[in-house]
Amino acid sequence: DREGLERHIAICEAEPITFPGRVQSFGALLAFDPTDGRLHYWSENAGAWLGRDPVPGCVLADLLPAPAIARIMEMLSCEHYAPTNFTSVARFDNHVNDAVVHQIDDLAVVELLPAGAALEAAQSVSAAQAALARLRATEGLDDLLAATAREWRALTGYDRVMVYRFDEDGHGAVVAESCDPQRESFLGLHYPASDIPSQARRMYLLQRVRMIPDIHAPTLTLHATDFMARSSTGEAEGASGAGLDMTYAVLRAVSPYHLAYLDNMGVRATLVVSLIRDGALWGMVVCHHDAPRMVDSTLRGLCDMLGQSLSEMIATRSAVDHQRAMAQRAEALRKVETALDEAGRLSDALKAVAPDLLAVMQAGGVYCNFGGAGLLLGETPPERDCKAILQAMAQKQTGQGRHHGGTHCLPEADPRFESVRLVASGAYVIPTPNTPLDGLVFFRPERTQEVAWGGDPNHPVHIDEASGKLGPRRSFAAWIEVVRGQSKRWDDVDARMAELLRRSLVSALLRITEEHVAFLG
Ligand code: BLA
Repeated sequence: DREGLERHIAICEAEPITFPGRVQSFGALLAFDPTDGRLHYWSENAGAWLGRDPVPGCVLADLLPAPAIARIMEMLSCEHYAPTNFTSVARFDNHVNDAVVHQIDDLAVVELLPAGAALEAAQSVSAAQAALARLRATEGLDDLLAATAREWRALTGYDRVMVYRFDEDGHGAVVAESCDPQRESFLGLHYPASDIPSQARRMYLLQRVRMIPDIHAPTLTLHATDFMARSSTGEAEGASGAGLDMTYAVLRAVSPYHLAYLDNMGVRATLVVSLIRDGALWGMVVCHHDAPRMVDSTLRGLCDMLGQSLSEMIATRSAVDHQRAMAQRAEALRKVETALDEAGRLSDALKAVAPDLLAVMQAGGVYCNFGGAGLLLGETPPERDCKAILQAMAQKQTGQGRHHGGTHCLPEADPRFESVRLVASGAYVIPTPNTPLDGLVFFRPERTQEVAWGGDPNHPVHIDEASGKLGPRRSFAAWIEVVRGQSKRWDDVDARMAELLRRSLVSALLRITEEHVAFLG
């Protein structure tokens, strides 16, 4: 139910994901003041990992060999250093670790992670180069995304790789997928924006690569030295690891809600990379594995670079796609204008260019009403409803000087039209100057009508089992609930097209009236 859903969303949005005060257990974390080396935070396992126990007040030199500290300081001072930079450092017992280093607030954070083998690193680099070349060789956006899922799976070895794409409302869809054909496909699945709360999206713009090697591995406490958190009375205030901003930490413990989601899906490990366009989260490459799995720092870094290249390719190809779509609409508009210029009877002209007329407004149907005669083209509600919609909307527009305008949620704006939501969740009216009832009204279907199940456009939407558990199937059901009675939004381009159509209609009406008068006179 709606109330339950909203309560759930509020809980998700309140998750303090950047300050969990806990870490994942596949490495050890130390946070220190780079000016004096004093330790402020350390993960519960740091003692075991280093072979020396951190104690409140200790400095980095008590814990790491001097050459390791020198390399860490060198990395912190390098220009353009990224939060995912890493270097190899030896531990006291000479085991090699990757030290992933970043700075947050006034602290330097060092995460010690098991280093991958040198040979594997070299192979990863050459495999990533080849993958990038193959991605560049694809044509168009859809091809690029399909190849991304394929190449990413080959490169990283995860069981399933998906490309998610977000829409203008923040809802998402699986637009490309690569997995074993025996598996249930998630391709074409939609899910509501609330599955990935807004604070998480903000964080994913900053930290582009996230890894969960094992959702069942216990998380560990992040300890804090208490000198940071003394109250004014001098009492230690139960200093806690929740004081450290872990936005950029590789070891950040993940929200238990999200872990439950993955568990319900049967997923044991994930690797997720942000795709960013114009400073906004465009989508994500999501890798799932049935068994525990992690990638080393080299491959994680390569995934970050691939993700950034991919983001740029997506931007370029989206721009090309957009231009092509605009050119098609302009071409359709030109045909409609020509037909209107030459029209003897408006209804004959509109009928003759019906597909173009719908293409101009990217609508499923249109109702045209002139001088009391109605014409229905494409997928529309019954004429009686069309009339009522035109009347209701034209009235609303009258206040603004009989301008064109629309809604993408007609049933919400006017519950009388709930019954026609499948074909007419969206309505856009272009009034013409005669009677208030003259004009066109374009319809867009409910968004659920555009959804293909499992990528098969002929397969009707159905949810076989909307179980109570978090997971993609329940998400899909939730998405259907959320977009009920909503069409794709009308945007600036639609408004511009509508204005051009209106002018063309008005001049055709004037010309026809003049000819009529001349004929009579
Ligand atoms: C995060 N939820 C996420 C992430 C994904 C999804 C991909 C990002 C994980 C990451 O970057 O590591 C959702 N995963 C999906 C979906 C599919 C999938 C839709 O595989 C479909 C195939 N999520 C909920 C609800 C809550 C919630 C109801 O569905 C809240 C109670 C929370 N999701 C939630 C939180 C995060 C998240 C808090 C952030 C996890 C983190 O990074 O700590």
